[in-house]
Amino acid sequence: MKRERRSWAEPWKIKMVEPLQVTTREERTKAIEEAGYNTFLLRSDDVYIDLLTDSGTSAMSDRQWSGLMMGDESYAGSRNFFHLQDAVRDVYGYGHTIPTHQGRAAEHIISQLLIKEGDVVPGNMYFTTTRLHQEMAGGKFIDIIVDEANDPESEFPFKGNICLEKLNRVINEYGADRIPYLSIATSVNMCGGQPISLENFQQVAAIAKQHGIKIVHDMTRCVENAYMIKMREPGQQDKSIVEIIREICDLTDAATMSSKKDHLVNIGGFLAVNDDELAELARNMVVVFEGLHTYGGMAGRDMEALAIGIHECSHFDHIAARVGQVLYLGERLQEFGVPVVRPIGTHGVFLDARRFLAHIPQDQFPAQALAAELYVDSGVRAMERGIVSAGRNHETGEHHGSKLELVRLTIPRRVYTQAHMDVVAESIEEVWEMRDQVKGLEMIHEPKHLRFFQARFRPVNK
Ligand code: P61
Repeated sequence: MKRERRSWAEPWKIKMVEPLQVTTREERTKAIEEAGYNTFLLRSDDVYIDLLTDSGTSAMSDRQWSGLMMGDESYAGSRNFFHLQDAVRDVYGYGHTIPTHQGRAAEHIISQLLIKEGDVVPGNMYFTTTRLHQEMAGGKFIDIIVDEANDPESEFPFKGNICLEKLNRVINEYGADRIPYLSIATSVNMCGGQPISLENFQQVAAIAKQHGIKIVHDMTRCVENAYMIKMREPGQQDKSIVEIIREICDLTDAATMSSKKDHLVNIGGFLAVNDDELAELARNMVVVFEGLHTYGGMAGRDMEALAIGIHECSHFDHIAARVGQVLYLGERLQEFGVPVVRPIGTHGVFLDARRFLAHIPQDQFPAQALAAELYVDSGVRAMERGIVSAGRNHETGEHHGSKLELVRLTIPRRVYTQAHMDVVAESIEEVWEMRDQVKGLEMIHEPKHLRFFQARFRPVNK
């Protein structure tokens, strides 16, 4: 009999394994209490399947590990830096690469160089570290993403798109002089790993050019976005992933990169720019905060593994399997009727805590409570992406507020199997069945910056 549909599998096999610990429910109940109901404060030894983040958690290939052995640890002019610079030029096209220890260091440098007090920075939904660095440089972030991004049930295929009307409104209201750049992310993290279309990016770039406004691209998950463009956007099917990436990057002036995601390494990042003068300023600043401009915060060996990862991650088979695994988990959860952000994004499945725990008001942090409950059920670690993550407005001190109240199940690359995804799905189904018993939380410790990392909570009425 001829099968209509043939299964696919990951384009690799496993060479080395890391044993996992399974804890008891009692142990987990104690661990989450000690962690102040914040999954960031758990010890990883107490975690079974770790879906906190896809950042720095990927498995490197045998080729990348070999790259580590070829580290040139010279203080200046390491050959690995030139490999990195060449890889960035080949895949992304930017002329200058300034290495940093990770993404937020690149955000710091570009924000300090381009933003001045009183400026506004429009973008397609905030990211925590990106917005903070923009604010610390004296700017105000303005969200100009399409409305669909804030609706978990909307099936719009490009929820990372910029709303052109909102963009034009901001330019009219503030004037181009007060807009140092547009901050545009590919595969928008906070709304569910949602892609921006090439067409929308081109339209935005045309408007920016007309007003002389720069575009700074957060390309942390650009490969994933390029894959979505190839799969979903009419007319893009025949292009390679790298061709699509290059078309996107050619529309922009600079890019910040956290290589801990797409690039399949455990640490690293960079700032990439085309303009010679801006590159010179950035190279001068990186020596103050990170290290010499040919290593940033990285060891030579890390730059070599990164250069190899840049090529590996842009292969179609890799990216199709990576996003395919995320989709698999999302589809399983939908079979159980669990409310998730639709369409399923590229780096994780996002539970809609507003609908999941409809009896808990947002000021009792339903997504935080859901992530804690899931951990207690099975040792699966997820992350809150709602009102806690959104933080407070710097000027008014009020909660920023967040229309989205999500729990992110983030899938590390090349780390877990389909069986792990099944265990995760079944645990979430179990929590879904007993959702009425989950209680809200109150915050008992709130750090000033990026509070979600270190905040502590306790259950209400306890
Ligand atoms: C993550 F809870 N992301 O998703 P760095 N831009 C983008 C990112 O996703 C990103 C950075 C810049 C992380 C780690 C993390 O609120 C959080 O290399 C789109 O982490 O400095 C990082 O890159 C920053 C988790 C960061 C968070 C901030 O899990």
